[in-house]
Amino acid sequence: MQQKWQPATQVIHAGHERNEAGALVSPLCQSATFVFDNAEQGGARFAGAEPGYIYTRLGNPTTAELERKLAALEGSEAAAATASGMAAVSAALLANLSHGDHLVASNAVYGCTFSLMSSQLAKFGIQVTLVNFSDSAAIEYAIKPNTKVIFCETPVNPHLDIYDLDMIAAIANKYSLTSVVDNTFMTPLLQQPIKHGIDIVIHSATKYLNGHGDVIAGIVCASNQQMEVIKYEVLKDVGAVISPHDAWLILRGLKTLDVRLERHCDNAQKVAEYLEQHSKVSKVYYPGLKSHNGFKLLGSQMRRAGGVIAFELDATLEESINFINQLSLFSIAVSLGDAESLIQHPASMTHSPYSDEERTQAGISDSLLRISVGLESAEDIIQALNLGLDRLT
Ligand code: LCS
Repeated sequence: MQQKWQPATQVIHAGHERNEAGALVSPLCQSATFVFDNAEQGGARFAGAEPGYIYTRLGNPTTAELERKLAALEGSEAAAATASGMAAVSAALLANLSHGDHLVASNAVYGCTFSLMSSQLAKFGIQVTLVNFSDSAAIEYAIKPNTKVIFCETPVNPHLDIYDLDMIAAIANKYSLTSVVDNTFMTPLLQQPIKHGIDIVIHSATKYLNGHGDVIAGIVCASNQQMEVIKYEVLKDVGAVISPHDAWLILRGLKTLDVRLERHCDNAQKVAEYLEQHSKVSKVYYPGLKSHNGFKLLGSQMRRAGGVIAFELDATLEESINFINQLSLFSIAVSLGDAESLIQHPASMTHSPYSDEERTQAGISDSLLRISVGLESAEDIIQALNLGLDRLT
């Protein structure tokens, strides 16, 4: 009987197959195409009558190992690795929406996901309604006869609101919608949406999954039936597949995901508690704090609260921007989930595709700051923040 592994073991061993050379680390298969024994074999592979690789846009051994690992971690039947997190979001949506269809999404999502929905999909006659997903009645009210997909992130980028996955899956079931959840901020080690009945999970693998800030990539996890369209129709034709080299780097990064996440979460909890008691900080958004709307789902939906914190200073916008500019240790950079602590200003950076009015509706204030708490010593991170906050007083 196959032993059932814990996630900390899965990140290292799941999806790995013994290779010809017996190398401990799977060799990188950096090849665009694959040679057939003869023309008949090529034809049989294209016809799906014989297994085997054809061309890396359609599949590659290194990419396949990453896909097996992510499917095992998320508890899905299959996975597809993509060129970016945005390619993963696009593939999941394009596979399930056609001209004339309608999508219901949470009003706060990553800025480019917002512009994909409101600008790109609109060009193809796909409508979107954005609502606050904390309110189940508002979601149901937004559903129309042509609604096909329900989409959200939880925790939300950038203000870390938490939505109830059981509630979203129940609504999707009631109205026969395909539910899609972006699990980037949690990773499958902290939250597994499929276990709550969600149909499709997507990730920006650029973030915690890779963890080292050197790759742009994404993952879609779903059923075999979904994957037939996502991978073998949409990604095949759109072409937004991952490079095998990037897949190999993510496989390397994933081996330490469990230990990295524990440190990210430990550090973020300490930093959030520090910020919350500081007189120059007016509001802290972190699901690990009792004051946060997501705290009640800790331990059930989410194992831990993650490594991202948003906060507002008791200061003008100009002072907040000066605070970022003068902060030591932190890099001013978008992205998250890296070893380095990062800070950014969502209104002018990650969420700049929103208009001022859309941002207000989404609860993203002009003075909101977001940090990705890195793997440095918590003491040093807090000291850097303390020095910066002292300058404000
Ligand atoms: N989904 C979420 C929740 C994200 O935060 C991002 C990127 C994406 C999807 C897209 O992934 P990508 O194509 O960049 O791999 N979020 C970013 C952020 O907050 N700062 O920089 C990028």
